[in-house]
Amino acid sequence: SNVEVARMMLEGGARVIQYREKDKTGIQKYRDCVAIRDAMTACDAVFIVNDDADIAIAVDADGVHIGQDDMPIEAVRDVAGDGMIIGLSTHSPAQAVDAERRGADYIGAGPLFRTFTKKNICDPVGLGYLEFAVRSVSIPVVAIGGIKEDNLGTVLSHGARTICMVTAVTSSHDIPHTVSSLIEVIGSCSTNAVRPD
Ligand code: 3NM
Repeated sequence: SNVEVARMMLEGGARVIQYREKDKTGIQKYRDCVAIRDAMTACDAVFIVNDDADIAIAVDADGVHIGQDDMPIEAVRDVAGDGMIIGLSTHSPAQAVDAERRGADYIGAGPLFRTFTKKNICDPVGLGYLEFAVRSVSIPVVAIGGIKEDNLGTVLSHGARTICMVTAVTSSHDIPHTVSSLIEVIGSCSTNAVRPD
């Protein structure tokens, strides 16, 4: 279940988890989020809810994540307040700059590679976009989309330090082990970051 997967991610050392669920009802999502919230509070980890600002507020999540076609970030900020982390998916340099200007606390930058997790998504944006975003905005840039163990080094070498992985983690037969070894790879690359000019 979503809750079991979240617990295993925490066991492996993940300290930020986003709840992303497209197929459940509101009550099912709310119940999942209450349980994940409790598990994450015990680990002092950051909990972000995708799409549903109302659920994020109701369960006292740390943040909400929205996409380009969702409610405008200013409206989400009005509802969620200054204390809520708001993340925005971006797919182009203009969107990255615009997201920061409009008050996003972090951006997603992707999809870097082909992904089958998200429907109706644009073609891969390429690593050049990631590098642009890392250099051009001062908020955290979360690299996303088709990132797996075998291309993680490439993503890190283009400046990413905050990585979002879905399939690479959820398809693992040993989620805690997979998460902890991915964290080790990310940590070992920290001296090679592409720094903003
Ligand atoms: N958003 P996986 S790519 C949810 O580019 C999502 O905005 C993306 O899953 C974006 O690691 C993506 O399985 C899917 O490719 C990421």
